[in-house]
Amino acid sequence: MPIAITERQQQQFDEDGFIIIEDALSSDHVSRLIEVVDKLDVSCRKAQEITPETAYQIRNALTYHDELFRLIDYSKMLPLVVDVMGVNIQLRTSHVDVRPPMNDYVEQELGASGSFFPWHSDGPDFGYPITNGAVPFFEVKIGYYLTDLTRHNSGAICVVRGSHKVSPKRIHDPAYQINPNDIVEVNVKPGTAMLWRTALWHCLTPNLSDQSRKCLYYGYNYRWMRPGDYDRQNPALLARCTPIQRQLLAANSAEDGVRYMDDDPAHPASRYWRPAPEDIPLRDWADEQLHVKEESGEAAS
Ligand SMILES: O=C(O)CCC(=O)C(=O)O
Repeated sequence: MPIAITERQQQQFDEDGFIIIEDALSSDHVSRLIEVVDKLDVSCRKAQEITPETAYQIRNALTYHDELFRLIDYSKMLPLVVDVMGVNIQLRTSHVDVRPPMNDYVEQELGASGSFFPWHSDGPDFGYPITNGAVPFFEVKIGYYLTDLTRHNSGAICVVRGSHKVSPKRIHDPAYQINPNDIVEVNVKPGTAMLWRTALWHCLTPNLSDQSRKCLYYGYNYRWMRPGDYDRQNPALLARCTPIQRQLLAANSAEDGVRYMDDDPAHPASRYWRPAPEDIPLRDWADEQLHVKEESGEAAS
């Protein structure tokens, strides 16, 4: 039984590869996050030596500010992530994306190879394996959109509905035409979140609005995979995490990260592969959420 996802949302997630959640963040929450991003903007541009017109990303963003850290297990979205992926998960990536207005933009075909932001699906160097013509379900991202993206060409992400079922090798194959009816420009208001399969083909519209587009992404994969933008998080950060946060930051509950099956030193097993209950506190948390749901009679309705 799911904790929070509706049947309709699950169906859309399976078929289209994404769902949109309006008002995932309150306007106060959005303001706080914009304040954080704006502060980081100054230091980031200085550190990266980039001009105010340049778009940039900050990876492992959760380490830059508590507001960004707190989104790793944000109570409105974590239940949806667990519903679609299960409990043996971790954070693969967290990033801030800022894209200022593109004043000198020269028109390009949306997502064309060699354009400012070509169609792609996410994956490590050398790509994810392709199985039966598609990338297996390895990860999701939550996009949190902080600025107004309701207008065409305001820097919004575009996704190709259902493209998680097609090999990314075909993206720039001239023999393969993306059906324009399948392209969804995610024109959303501030505070909207999108939960999406990162195997979806995606690109960006140019930002021809008069304000910088600011958004955040939190990517989750399975604990038996590796994180993407960190190996181990800083011990001082892990020391102040809740058990669930530690799980999400790919930490184990034992220093050596190994269990000894049947207490036999000849049978070590990685806690990513064979987690002990304390390695995945999300499991008890999910049970508790379901219990509350049952008690409230919601499950029956
Ligand atoms: O929205 C963006 O700026 C980038 C989205 C993207 O390509 C990604 O998260 O993989």
